[in-house]
Amino acid sequence: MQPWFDTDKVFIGGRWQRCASGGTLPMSDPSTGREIGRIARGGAEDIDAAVEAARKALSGDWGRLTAVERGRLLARLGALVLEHADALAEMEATDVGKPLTQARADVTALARYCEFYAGAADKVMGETIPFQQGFTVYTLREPIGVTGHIVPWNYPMQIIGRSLGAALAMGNACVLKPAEEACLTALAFADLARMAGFPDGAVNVVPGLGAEAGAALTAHPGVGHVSFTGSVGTGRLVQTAAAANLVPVTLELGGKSPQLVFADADIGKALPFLVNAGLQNAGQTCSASSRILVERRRFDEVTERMAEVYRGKLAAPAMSDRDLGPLISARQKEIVTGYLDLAGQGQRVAEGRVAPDAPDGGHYVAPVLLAGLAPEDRLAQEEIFGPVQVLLPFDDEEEAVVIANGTPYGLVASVWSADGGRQMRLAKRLRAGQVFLNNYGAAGGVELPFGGTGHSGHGREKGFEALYGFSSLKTVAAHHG
Ligand code: TXE
Repeated sequence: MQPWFDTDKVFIGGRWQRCASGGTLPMSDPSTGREIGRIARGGAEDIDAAVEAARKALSGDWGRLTAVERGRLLARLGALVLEHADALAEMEATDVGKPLTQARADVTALARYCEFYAGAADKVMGETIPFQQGFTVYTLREPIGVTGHIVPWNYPMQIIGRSLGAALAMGNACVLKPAEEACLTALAFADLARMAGFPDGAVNVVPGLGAEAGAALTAHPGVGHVSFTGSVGTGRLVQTAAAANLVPVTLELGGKSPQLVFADADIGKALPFLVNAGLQNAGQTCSASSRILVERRRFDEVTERMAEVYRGKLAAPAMSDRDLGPLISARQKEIVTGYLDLAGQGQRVAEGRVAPDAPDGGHYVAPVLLAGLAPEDRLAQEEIFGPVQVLLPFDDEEEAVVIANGTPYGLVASVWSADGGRQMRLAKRLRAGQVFLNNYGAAGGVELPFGGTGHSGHGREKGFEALYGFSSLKTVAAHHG
């Protein structure tokens, strides 16, 4: 895997350059633990330069484009993403450790975000408002200005697509700080934006550490909106830093998302969703379903059927494209195995395997299915961010809702039931930004607004909703007698 660009540079004002300090950070392959290159260690000075370049773009060529022209650039970018699909998928698989097929799906998602927001750019409209005699009143949706984007390592392409796609469609100029663990496709995105013809400064990418480049971006007085996906703790820091500048933030902070399986559900249909929603990307997914709530009458049956699937699951190097790859880092593996140590032997209902020939330096964890826990146990309450799911029984709809809503999170939930009335009741009662009825995730639909409540964050991304989040509404009241 040899990227077509230099990986150890920052991209500012349309140019690849060394970061101000000249420092670099190692880039490693989670499948082997080996260093595969270096990335720039961008810092506050680079963030300053990127914000300045973005500001110039807004008052220059980028700011002068019409919505149609911005849409065309995004369409071109989407086409370039598809043309580079193999290289992008290989980069993401190597950098993140996700199986190649999952990395390919992420390429498609990135292209879809570009396509969706290309088509949406010229369809964001204001309103005319009936008002007093002698007035004409209307609203304009305008770009906010410079937007800051802090992206994690688990789905770089997807999160860049949803976040920058919408911000660019609205006419903002973006500064992106990707995660230090996985920067490659963020850098590729910058270069594809250059090839697509985005004016200098519309897209800027500054890799670096969270506490350095990330903190500098969130605290920068020239940034008008911060979009962050990551942990609850860092989300708090981001919101606090943005508050000092009184700018809005979109926070997407993960969850402990439940699937509710009622006795009247089609278990055969549900089964692959129950498992895959927990194990996709080795469980390192903000919307992973890590709690499976099952009506007691069918609890043993669902447990046994899931256990059987688990026993067949294999964690292996990303490029061998098996069910799961490694975790992103030794630190993440430590977090996950630390959680697993809390489980008693009898609570480990089933386990998958790590491929016997998986390199020793890789960060592999075999998937584990847990049962016999109380809903209040840490394993059933906290985001583990690894290939671990917890089964919990319930006796009736009321108890299912109490358990489902009984964590500080509220990102995604699903209901498996043939009863239409129950589906409608629960869609209202479940505390989540998305509720799925007899499915989970709706194949990631880029069109579907996404975001959480409580510790899962606030603000909405994806779909049209994101365009509103990345815009500023102006009311114009004209008095003409
Ligand atoms: O997250 P961080 P980490 C959760 C998951 C995981 C845990 C830790 O539970 O186990 O977080 O992962 C940047 N100012 N999620 O440590 O620190 C950082 O450089 C500004 C859930 O990787 O939140 C990276 O770009 N930015 C999740 C991004 O924040 C800062 C995805 C995420 O890193 C910063 C990832 C600072 N002070 C982890 N410190 C999801 N919701 O999908 C760090 N960053």
